[in-house]
Amino acid sequence: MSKNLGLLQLWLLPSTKILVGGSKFSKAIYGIPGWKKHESLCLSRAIQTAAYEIVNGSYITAQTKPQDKTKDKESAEVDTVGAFQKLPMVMPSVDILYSALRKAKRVSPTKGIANIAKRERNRGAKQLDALMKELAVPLREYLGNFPKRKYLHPYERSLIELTLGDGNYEEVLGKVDDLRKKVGSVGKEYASLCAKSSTKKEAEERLNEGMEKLKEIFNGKGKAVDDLLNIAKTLRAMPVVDLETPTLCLVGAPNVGKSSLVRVLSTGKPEICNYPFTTRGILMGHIVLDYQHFQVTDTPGLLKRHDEDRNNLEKLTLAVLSHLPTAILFVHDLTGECGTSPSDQFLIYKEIKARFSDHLWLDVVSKSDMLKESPVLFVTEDADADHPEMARYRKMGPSGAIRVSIKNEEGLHELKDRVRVLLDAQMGRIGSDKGKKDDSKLVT
Ligand SMILES: Nc1nc2c(ncn2[C@@H]2O[C@H](COP(=O)(O)OP(=O)(O)OP(=O)(O)O)[C@@H](O)[C@H]2O)c(=O)[nH]1
Ligand SMILES: [Mg+2]
Repeated sequence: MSKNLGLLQLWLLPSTKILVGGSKFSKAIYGIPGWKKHESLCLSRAIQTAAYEIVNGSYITAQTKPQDKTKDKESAEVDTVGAFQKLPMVMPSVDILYSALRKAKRVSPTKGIANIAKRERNRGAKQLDALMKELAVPLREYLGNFPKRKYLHPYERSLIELTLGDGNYEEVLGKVDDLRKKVGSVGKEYASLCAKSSTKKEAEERLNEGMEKLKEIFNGKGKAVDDLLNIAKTLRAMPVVDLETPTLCLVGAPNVGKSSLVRVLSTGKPEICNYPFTTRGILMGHIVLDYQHFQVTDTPGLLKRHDEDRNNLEKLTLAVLSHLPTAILFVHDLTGECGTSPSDQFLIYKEIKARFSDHLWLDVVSKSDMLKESPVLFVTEDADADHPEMARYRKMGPSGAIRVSIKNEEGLHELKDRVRVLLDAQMGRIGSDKGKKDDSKLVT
């Protein structure tokens, strides 16, 4: 089977404090049950994470539905992605302020006013009006071009919540709008005071006061604009998914070998380490097989626990499975080395399989070079109490699973062949879903 270059996009959960509640996030990581033995590794990982930055921007331009500003339904049905790539470039607040001040100071009074006091009143009012507009207009444009959450694809909605923190997006936009309104009202107030001055000196004083007041407001509340700039940067850097390209999603417990398999299946180079949660974001790889383009996503590992206890990394994985049309490659590690017992992996597997039963599916037992004859038994596991399916799983994995090893290359050819068949089937599904949508558009 031919395998060509796969470009890789990586989006990592940003560490920026304003974007992610740092303390909550580390609590989620440290709150992993049964992982005391990895504490030092988790710690070094957490420290490393703090220095992480988003790498690689997205490069596929997906088709985005034009924003219909008149539409105001509570929950819009959006079936395209790519809105983040259309976000406006936000200027740092200090640049907006100094550019506005420069432009306003260049405004001259209306020609032909002979009276000095009148001329100064006219100049002051015009300069304050110009400063107000130069400050408010960019803010209004930003606000108009950051889409409301309800007009986004559900996947992009989840990304906003999981990366920026719930409500943060709207909060920052709200603060920018408050700043815009404040600049507008204060600018108008001082322009009017200036226009009513009775002497040249008074007009000059009103002008200076107005300028100082606007500067003070913008310096005080301009952080909202800088927060918006960071939000735009973070969102634009997220990997773009093409919904019409078949996608393989690697899922499994942490540290089971998902990223190692992504490296084998695409030429992408995700980070691989012998500790859990090495992968800290959705990573989008690309493969071309016989001129056919496919996507591969690596995801953070899932633990056996309830949704309300899951950290944002796990929630990202679930968001991908919930909102994107992917085929699943589920990775099982029965060596006892990954940190999650085979019994727990069995329960995670059963949960995900039941939850995403309509997804095309392939099971892989990883690290076959390390598998011993008898199944590994964790202290927490009770072989005698095993359900027959669980006992079989601990020995062989789910029925039909392919055994693979990155070390001795066992099963890799078969895996690639089966992935190809799976992605072809996924392609068929995408085609028929598209056909159904087109038909329903004709009928309505
Ligand atoms: N012996 C052996 N080790 C492997 C194999 N595949 C992966 N590993 C090792 O398993 C560890 C975890 O591999 P990763 O690919 O980072 O696992 P992951 O599932 O992506 O981990 P997270 O991103 O933390 O969820 C690394 O030390 C790998 O070198 C294999 O086939 N054989
Ligand atoms: Mg990984």
